[in-house]
Amino acid sequence: MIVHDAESAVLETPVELLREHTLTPKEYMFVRNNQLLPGALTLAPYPSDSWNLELSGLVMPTRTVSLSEFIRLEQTLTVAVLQCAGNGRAFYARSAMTSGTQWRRGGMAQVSWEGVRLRDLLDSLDLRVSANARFLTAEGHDPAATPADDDYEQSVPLEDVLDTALLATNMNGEPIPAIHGGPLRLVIPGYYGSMNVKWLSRLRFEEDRSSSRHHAQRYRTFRDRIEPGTTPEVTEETTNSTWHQKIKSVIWEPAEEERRFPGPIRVSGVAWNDGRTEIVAAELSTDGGNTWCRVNLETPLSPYGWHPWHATLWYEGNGLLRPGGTVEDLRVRAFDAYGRSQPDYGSVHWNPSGYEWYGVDRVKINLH
Ligand SMILES: Nc1nc2c(c(=O)[nH]1)N[C@H]1C(S)=C(S)[C@@H](COP(=O)(O)O)O[C@H]1N2
Ligand SMILES: [Mo]
Repeated sequence: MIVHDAESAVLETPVELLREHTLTPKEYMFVRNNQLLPGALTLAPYPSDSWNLELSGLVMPTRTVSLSEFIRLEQTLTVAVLQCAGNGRAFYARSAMTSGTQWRRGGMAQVSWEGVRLRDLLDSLDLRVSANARFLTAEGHDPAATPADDDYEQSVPLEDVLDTALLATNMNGEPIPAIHGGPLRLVIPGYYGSMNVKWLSRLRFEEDRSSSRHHAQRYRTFRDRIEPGTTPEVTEETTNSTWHQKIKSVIWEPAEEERRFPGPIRVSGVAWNDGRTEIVAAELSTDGGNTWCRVNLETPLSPYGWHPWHATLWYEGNGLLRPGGTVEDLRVRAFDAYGRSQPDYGSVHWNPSGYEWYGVDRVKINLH
């Protein structure tokens, strides 16, 4: 693993490991902690005997649900891509440096989650949510990093997630490892990782969103284009939360600078989005984006999972991947059913914290 911060455990998965597995094993799954829950820096499960989830705010009646109650409710299984909103942040540095962990391609994973859908929880416990509740705010048991700091909590639009959000207790068929938010995690398929609150302790149904710095000031992108290197003020009117994942594709094979010799070169990777619109194609360029050809796109395990894709190029050993092509700059981009794709110049969406990078992926390979 690539260690970005050993103390709080910020770990990135090298693409050489990511590409080996359909479901990312827990040992190779990226980790991101803003704050720490004591005792949770382990892949072992977290003690769950006395774990409770509090439901509060505009819900009638408010109540506490124990983990043993959860396990008796109907369970739903979903495969989803979990991706940090900062994944790919390092690529913004091509125009101007951004602050935060300089993730490249490995701040993401594909795992299966199992738990109780939010809608099923409310229905089976006969809980009614007021029509005034526009936001769902999730709190975890991890305390604020310093007494002066705000606690980590996130809000999402309730209506949008009611049928998809999972109160998850299992990951890849076993209790969620403590480091990944066990024993209970809010999982919102299609949303960026930051919204998937670990060590879930309370869900608030409220008219307004959280005022915590982590929600109101962080994890936001600007609605209008801003000049790389500038830092405009963050307001609710000028920014959006990092909720739905943008359409994205990456090249995992060859990895950057990986050597290739004359003969066939297999090129592969994955493409995914927020799962709300079908991904219909991905294209590869070997000449710096002048011409593109379709790659073979495979079916994902779920709409929220990734589509593996692959292509085979023939490298003659004379410096040309194909007639007229340049040698080492591979690029990939995906398209959804509405024709939406990835910007060739990814920094068109530059923001000071480097969130939501989804520019065309570029990999330089080493031809011998
Ligand atoms: N309670 C809590 N939940 C959290 C965080 C956190 O610091 N505390 N970090 C978030 C961020 S920014 C990401 S990217 C994902 C990372 O999930 P992972 O560590 O399981 O990979 O968890 C999210 N949920
Ligand atoms: Mo994140």
